[in-house]
Amino acid sequence: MSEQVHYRICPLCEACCGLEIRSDGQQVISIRGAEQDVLSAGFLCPKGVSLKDLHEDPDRLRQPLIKRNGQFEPATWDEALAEVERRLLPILQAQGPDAVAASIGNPAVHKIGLLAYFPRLARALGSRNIFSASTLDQMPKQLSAGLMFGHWMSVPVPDLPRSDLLLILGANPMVSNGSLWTVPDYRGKAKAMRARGGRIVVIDPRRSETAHAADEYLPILPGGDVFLLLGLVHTLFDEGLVKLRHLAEHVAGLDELRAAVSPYPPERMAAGCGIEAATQRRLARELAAAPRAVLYGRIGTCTQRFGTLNSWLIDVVNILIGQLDSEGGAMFPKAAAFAANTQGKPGSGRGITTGRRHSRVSQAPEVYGELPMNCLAEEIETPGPGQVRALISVACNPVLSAPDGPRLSRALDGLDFMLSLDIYLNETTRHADVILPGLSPLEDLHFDMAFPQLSWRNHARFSAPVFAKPAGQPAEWQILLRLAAMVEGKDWRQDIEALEDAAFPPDPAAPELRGPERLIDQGLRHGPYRLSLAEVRATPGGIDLGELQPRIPELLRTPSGKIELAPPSLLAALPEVDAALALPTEGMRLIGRRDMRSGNSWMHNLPVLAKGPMRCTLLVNPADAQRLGLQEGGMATVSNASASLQAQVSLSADMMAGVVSLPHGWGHDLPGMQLNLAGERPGINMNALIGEGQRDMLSGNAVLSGIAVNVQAA
Ligand SMILES: Nc1nc2c(c(=O)[nH]1)N[C@H]1C(S)=C(S)[C@@H](COP(=O)(O)OP(=O)(O)OC[C@H]3O[C@@H](n4cnc5c(=O)[nH]c(N)nc54)[C@H](O)[C@@H]3O)O[C@H]1N2
Ligand SMILES: Nc1nc2c(c(=O)[nH]1)N[C@H]1C(S)=C(S)[C@@H](COP(=O)(O)OP(=O)(O)OC[C@H]3O[C@@H](n4cnc5c(=O)[nH]c(N)nc54)[C@H](O)[C@@H]3O)O[C@H]1N2
Ligand code: SF4
Ligand SMILES: [Mo]
Repeated sequence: MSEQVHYRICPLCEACCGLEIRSDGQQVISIRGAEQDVLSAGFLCPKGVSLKDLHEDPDRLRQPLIKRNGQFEPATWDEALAEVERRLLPILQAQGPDAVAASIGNPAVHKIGLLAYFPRLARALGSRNIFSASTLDQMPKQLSAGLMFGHWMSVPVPDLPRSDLLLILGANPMVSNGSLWTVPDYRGKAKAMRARGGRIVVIDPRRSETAHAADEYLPILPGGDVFLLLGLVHTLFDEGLVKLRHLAEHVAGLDELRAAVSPYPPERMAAGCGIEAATQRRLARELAAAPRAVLYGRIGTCTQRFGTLNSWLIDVVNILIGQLDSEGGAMFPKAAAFAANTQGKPGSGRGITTGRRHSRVSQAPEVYGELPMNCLAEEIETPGPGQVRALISVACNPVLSAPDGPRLSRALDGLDFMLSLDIYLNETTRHADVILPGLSPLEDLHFDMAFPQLSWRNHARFSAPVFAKPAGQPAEWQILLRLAAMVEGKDWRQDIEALEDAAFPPDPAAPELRGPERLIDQGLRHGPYRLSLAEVRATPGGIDLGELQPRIPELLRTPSGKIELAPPSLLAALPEVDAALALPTEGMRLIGRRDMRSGNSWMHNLPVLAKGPMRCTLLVNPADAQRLGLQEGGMATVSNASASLQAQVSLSADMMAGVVSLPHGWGHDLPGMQLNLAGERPGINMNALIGEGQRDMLSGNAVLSGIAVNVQAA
């Protein structure tokens, strides 16, 4: 036995727990929460343990694949890259950069080699057709934060340890472990907060796990958040509850905001959200009265038609009750590296812009450099100049994760060339002509670029690889650099170090560092704490940088140097809310849900997560079930104009009447994949029920919740 102990940041969700991994040779012996971790202090969930299964999964790709005559064949790295050159470059040369689209998915944010180097490839391509999972997720919040505070990543998080009242809208951190809020062990922190007299209120169409562990639960109509939020803001003005406190001299647009919300009293909003006016008024009063309170909203509020308005109004509430940038309220983390809101002149900046380009078919504006994911299929299908003829997919599985996967599948089949950087042959990558596999996370180093900007506590952590990478396999950052050189017409076969030095010059202070280590060190040394990689590396478990501190006005990067309370583009969208209020709300609505043993679409092949009862079930309120003739364990047909699916029924009094729930990320029964375990219990793809065009027009984010469906006994 030569047992070794390693420290590793878990890459499987936003909680980013520190793990203690014991290994012997090439074997993982055990995975536990790392007690010394400054952020997670020993916490982990069942998914953390599955890193062993992921590392050992026989279906995980370890060699490039090239499709020949419809069959994938193993290839060397040189052969695979040469095939990319042979197939991709003629498309670029003949049809121009927009003919090649690139799409990047969620796991990339947990792999610095992908997150830091994908932009290099995107720039080299020069295509307007850049897509990502952000428009299936948090783009509305990034847009509203950008408009209000001046940068896309200036998203405030609840300061739960010091709060007295937490109101949660459309998030289930008990299961998801937090999102746009890196908060390992939400359960423990919430329990401690309640034990010292704090209150938690959850507003959700389903009495979620988080709602069960709260003091109060209120059901809301799917998609109804904008009405509730307008009702709350209206009440704060109407009842004289606005107290900006320390923020008074830092806000702009208060009068415009007051005028803009005046047509939306709670009495008028109640029908849209299903929450009585008196309850809306009570919530507003409680938020205003609590010494330290915070309203937190997440994906349930983003994946809606009014996602950006919701995201904006949530921060507006926190500002109007004087709890933004205040202990126990919504506070801004200060990351040790890579945060734009710690760079440049403090207090003001260029702000953000959108719409520098538009999508060709639907004219959707570019937001944060991207087009909406649910425009990808039409860009491939619609002939004409600028039509997408090739796709580079990086760590994404839109055939399951994005709306209308069946249509996207057909569109991908029609491409002239598709390249995937991925670790599985799955629903999306089966359409590729070449697949280039990434390293197992345990073979890769890691430093979180994004999550310290969203963490409950300031910190800096680094993890080294647990295992050496297999001989001959490049790291993902090296693949991306070679591809970038290739599409720029440079000699992509040359020495990787020369390619790297040309793209990211070494720093004279640490010329020996290469790859992501070079970027991390530079980021840390130019960051607000003036750390270095050597210092962080020397401290397994990380360096604690303390509780969140007030950051207004220093953090602001708006041209005015103020918090913009009333961005004109958002006020201009309010009339659409009036129109939506007039729409009928009858019929069944479908919402999603997450499960502790899932990670979007790609972890159903891992034995420790796949075991246990079937989780891809349709939750139905018992009263609805009786009316519809549905029984526990029986089958239901869920259908609309987009699709008709058969789902196993599970009765649940947690569901609001008129609302049913299916998890996303299932449907592993498509031909041509290599996901043996997932294929045994494939489940169904709820996103097939979502038509492509439904999105928040401001941010381009897809509507993924509140889908109108018919439900019948099958
Ligand atoms: N209905 C509904 N749909 C949803 C959601 C919802 O709530 N409801 N949630 C949305 C959200 S929040 C998100 S973020 C998206 C996610 O959507 P995607 O970003 O498409 O993510 P996944 O479906 O998780 O697919 C991840 C892909 O990355 C690959 N992968 C995993 N690890 C690695 C690696 O280390 N290297 C490489 N190169 N590839 C890797 C996997 O094999 C898989 O192909 O789904 C969205 N879809
Ligand atoms: N176990 C597990 N953890 C995960 C993931 C996973 O797939 N599995 N995915 C990760 C990713 S990529 C992300 S982005 C995060 C997301 O993390 P969260 O934002 O916490 O996401 P969910 O758990 O989907 O919780 C969303 C909640 O919104 C509710 N909801 C649905 N529609 C509406 C609505 O119209 N209004 C309101 N108010 N609520 C609504 C749902 O019922 C649900 O309880 O989770 C991450 N963590
Ligand atoms: S909560 Fe998230 S980061 Fe922590 S162990 Fe589980 S999957 Fe990993
Ligand atoms: Mo996500």
